[in-house]
Amino acid sequence: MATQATADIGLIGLAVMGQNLVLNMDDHGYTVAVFNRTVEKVDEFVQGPARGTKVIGTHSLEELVQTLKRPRRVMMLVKAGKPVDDFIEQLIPLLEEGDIIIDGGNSNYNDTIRRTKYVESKGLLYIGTGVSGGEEGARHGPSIMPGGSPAAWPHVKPIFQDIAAKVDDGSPCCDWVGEDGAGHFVKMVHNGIEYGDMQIIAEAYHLMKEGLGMSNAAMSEVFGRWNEGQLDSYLIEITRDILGYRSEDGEEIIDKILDTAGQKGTGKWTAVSALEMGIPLTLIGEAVFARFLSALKDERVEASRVLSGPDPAYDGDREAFIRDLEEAVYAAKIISYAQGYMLMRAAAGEYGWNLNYGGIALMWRGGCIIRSVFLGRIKEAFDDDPGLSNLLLAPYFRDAMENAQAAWRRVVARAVALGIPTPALSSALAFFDGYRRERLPANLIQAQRDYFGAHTYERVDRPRGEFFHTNWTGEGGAVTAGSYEA
Ligand code: NBP
Repeated sequence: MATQATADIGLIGLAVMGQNLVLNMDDHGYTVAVFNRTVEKVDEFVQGPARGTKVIGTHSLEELVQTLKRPRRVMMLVKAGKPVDDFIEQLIPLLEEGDIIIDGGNSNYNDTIRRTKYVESKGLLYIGTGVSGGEEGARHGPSIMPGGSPAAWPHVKPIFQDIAAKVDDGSPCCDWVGEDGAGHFVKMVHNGIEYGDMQIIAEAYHLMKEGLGMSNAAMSEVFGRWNEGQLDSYLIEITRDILGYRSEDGEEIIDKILDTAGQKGTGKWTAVSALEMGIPLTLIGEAVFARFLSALKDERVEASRVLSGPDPAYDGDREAFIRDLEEAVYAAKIISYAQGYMLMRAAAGEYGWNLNYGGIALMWRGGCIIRSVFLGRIKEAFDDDPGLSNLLLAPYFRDAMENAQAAWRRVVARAVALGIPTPALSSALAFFDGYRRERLPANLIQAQRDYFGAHTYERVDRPRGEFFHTNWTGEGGAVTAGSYEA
């Protein structure tokens, strides 16, 4: 007897993310059919965590596809890379026109652009979606950032929006992001921003620990206070908890953890795409580099025996410094998000995506690692002015920078004097000081380029696009190098 097509969606990949998303979909009334490469895991799941649910276990892709209502929706939550391509190849002959393949893993957006075109060329529809929030989010409400074939969206919208996190007014943290790789691009920027937020927080911790010599308990208390104000966010909240955590035998675990940060690559991808698109995404770049520097543990241990710096102990007003630090963290965070939005705007131009910037802030407002009250402010800024060219120019953020900058400068100056590294806090300030300036010293750079390479320059008193060359030494000829943008 042929299998009855009763399932609303099929899900391939029963590791931590897949299992939790399936249970979340089941909670919301959807019938989910599941499959996994290692087929025994299907039975383990159906008889274990999914016992008592409507979940249908299948033991081949053919069986999975036969259980699905049309248009068939098949979502993969497998390791990014080749496994995704392999499953697409196996699914294509089993599906029919209008069926939808969905990749919910952390795929690179370039792969998603390629796969969307390929799957569409076979008469099917494709969605590449970012899913954020880890295991807990997947189970109880992740942030979901889908892009791909626009025609697929109406068919997955109810499921995705039902299982997504909701913000206070009930809005789901999931909306259509844009064509082909837009969803995975936005997820990548989300992860880059996550790197930046974590680095800013780590620098505040470093300043309090080394500069002020504070105990973990006292720092936990400060982060707890910050979490009740403008910095209210998941990452500040867990930092409070981490610093307050003691093991059963009273050990403060934070002090036992080796100071080398790992990474899976999405921060690096964000920085690389900024370099490729010519966007000064300095804060996330510094956050990625700071992890690389932290990983050079052996070299740092050696260098610490050879290279010296100032005494890091701060002898000023401690409470005032902590208040300044809160402002500095907030200001740097604003810069980081402004830069992230600059990158998304550039990508939208490059790839022809019609991105919904306020909607992206709403998708990040709940469910994901960077969720915060602050994202509500970004949403409001784009609601007020959908054409906003840069977040820093929105009245709320302009005023916030105005209020924070004196404190921010004191913190960076003090960190430099104490010899405590603050690459995110200080590079963000350098960006701010560059961005707000009508004139930068790039005239000298152009002169140098023209001097040694006849690269030509434009003049402030002539229209843009007219190029000039000076024979600086009296020895060169009038021949100029081809002008190029770099
Ligand atoms: P993993 O990334 O660990 O992937 C496990 C799944 O991939 C299993 O179903 C496994 O099948 C399958 N798989 C592997 Br590994 N190699 C395969 C191959 N060559 N061919 C076919 N299938 C293969 O699972 P996860 O941590 O649940 O993450 C799933 C996706 O979601 C990833 O892209 C991840 O980056 C992303 N993500 C994860 C998180 C998180 O917090 N973990 C958060 C957000 C996004 P098997 O059982 O037969 O080995």
